[in-house]
Amino acid sequence: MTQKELESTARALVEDGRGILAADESFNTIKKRFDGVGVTSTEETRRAYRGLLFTTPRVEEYLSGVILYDETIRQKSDDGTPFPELLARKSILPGIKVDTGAKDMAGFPGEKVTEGLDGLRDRFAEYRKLGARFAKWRGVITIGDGIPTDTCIQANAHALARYASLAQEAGITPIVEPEVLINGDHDIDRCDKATTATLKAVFSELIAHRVHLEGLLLKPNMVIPGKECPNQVSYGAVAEATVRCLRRVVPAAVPGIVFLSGGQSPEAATEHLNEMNKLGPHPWALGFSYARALQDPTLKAWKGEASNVDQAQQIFHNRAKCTSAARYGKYSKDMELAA
Ligand code: 5MM
Repeated sequence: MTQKELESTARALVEDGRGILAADESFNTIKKRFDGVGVTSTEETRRAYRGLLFTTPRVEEYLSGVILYDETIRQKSDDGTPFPELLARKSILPGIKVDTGAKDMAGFPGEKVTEGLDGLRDRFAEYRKLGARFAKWRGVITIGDGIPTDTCIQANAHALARYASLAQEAGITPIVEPEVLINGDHDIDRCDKATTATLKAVFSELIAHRVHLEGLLLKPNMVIPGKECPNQVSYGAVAEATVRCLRRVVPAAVPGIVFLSGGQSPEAATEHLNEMNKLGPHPWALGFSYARALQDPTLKAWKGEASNVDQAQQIFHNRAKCTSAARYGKYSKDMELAA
């Protein structure tokens, strides 16, 4: 695997206005999502739900890749086709989440560090055989009283860089996801400072670990006030703050930045991406790698019932279409009504 191939996978994930569906929820997270719509989380309900998403007719017009979970990459659709193969047939690249979760960081109350480096070289070899072309690792940074600390930022940046270099060694394009959480009552300036510090540390570690910047994608949070902050700001203000922050710290060598939605409503996550793309051209493609902002309305329509699958797929298709339109700055609220 050459650097060129890592680059071409990275570019394919952000080309043609398409983007990434994050369907890599771990068992605890998918249980939480299913609980919200009254569905019991079992291996079969998880398979049925992921199958609904992946077999949505013509969704490949808007999706370039799907991030899978360890269980999902081994599962099959109703007709027995392994999910990675089903996706590849639709020209959707299969990806895999390889971190094993953000755990409490010893000595740093309220902060987390992501685990999963042990044995990762062997896991990459297996995932590659199962069809994975790209991977994802998420580090979590929390804003609160006296946090984030430099030590927590540094620990997560270091782990992200070690993961990214192992991914590239295996011929798998890494998505590097440092998420500054939206939880809390902090204002947009604090999010800006924490995001800037985090991204600076991440790129410094990536460069120190000789990671090939042209062969990766960055998956950051947007620069946004905390959910409980009394001073919420306009879509345009979030877009401007996010683009300013990214322009200062993300090298132009990186081909694409694919945002997480981080608990924003589907409409807000789409409006913000739309406003950012209106501010272009940018040195990198600005796209999406959403989980909740793509899935929430679909999950609510499905509710675990086979009879709801058609309608849930129409809703998913339209949500993907709306999000893709935001890549061109062409999203408008009335597009939501189509489904
Ligand atoms: C931040 O979460 C990622 C993007 O999802 P949102 O767009 O909903 O913010 C997502 O890929 C995330 O990593 C998984 O959904 C949850 O992973 P865990 O490991 O926490 O179950």
